[in-house]
Amino acid sequence: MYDSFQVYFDQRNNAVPAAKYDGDDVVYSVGLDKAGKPVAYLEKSPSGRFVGENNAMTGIDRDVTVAYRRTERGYDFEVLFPPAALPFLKLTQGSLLGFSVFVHDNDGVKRKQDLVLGPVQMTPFRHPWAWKCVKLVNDAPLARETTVDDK
Ligand SMILES: [Ca+2]
Ligand SMILES: [Ca+2]
Repeated sequence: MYDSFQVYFDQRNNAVPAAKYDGDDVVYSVGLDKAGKPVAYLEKSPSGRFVGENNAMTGIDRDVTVAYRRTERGYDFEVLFPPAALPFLKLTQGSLLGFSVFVHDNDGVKRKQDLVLGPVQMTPFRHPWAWKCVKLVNDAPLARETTVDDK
């Protein structure tokens, strides 16, 4: 896969130091397929979730919507994860989850640079305890409180 990014969810925010993945951890790789169509590939499924005609634990997840758009300076991806893709995540105010992103810049030969949300020199791969903690909120008060008119 060329340019792509991986998204990591520890839905119960229960990873402890040195722990490997558990049943609620989910990993997706998002990018373009060989035909240039944006797709989300399920790399590590949560317990009880299967994708594709063969009910596999890994593969392209058609329930996850991925949009791709070329821009003047590159491209944008947008991904919509439906609740079915994250069945252990409580979609309520104050809910906590572990989260990470790993961006791969690969123009064909190999990854030439990357961007990781996490500790230096450590990828999110099999390190759920190193992912960041995210808190769900019902609105975005910080964004509303800051406007261009603020002095
Ligand atoms: Ca977990
Ligand atoms: Ca690139």
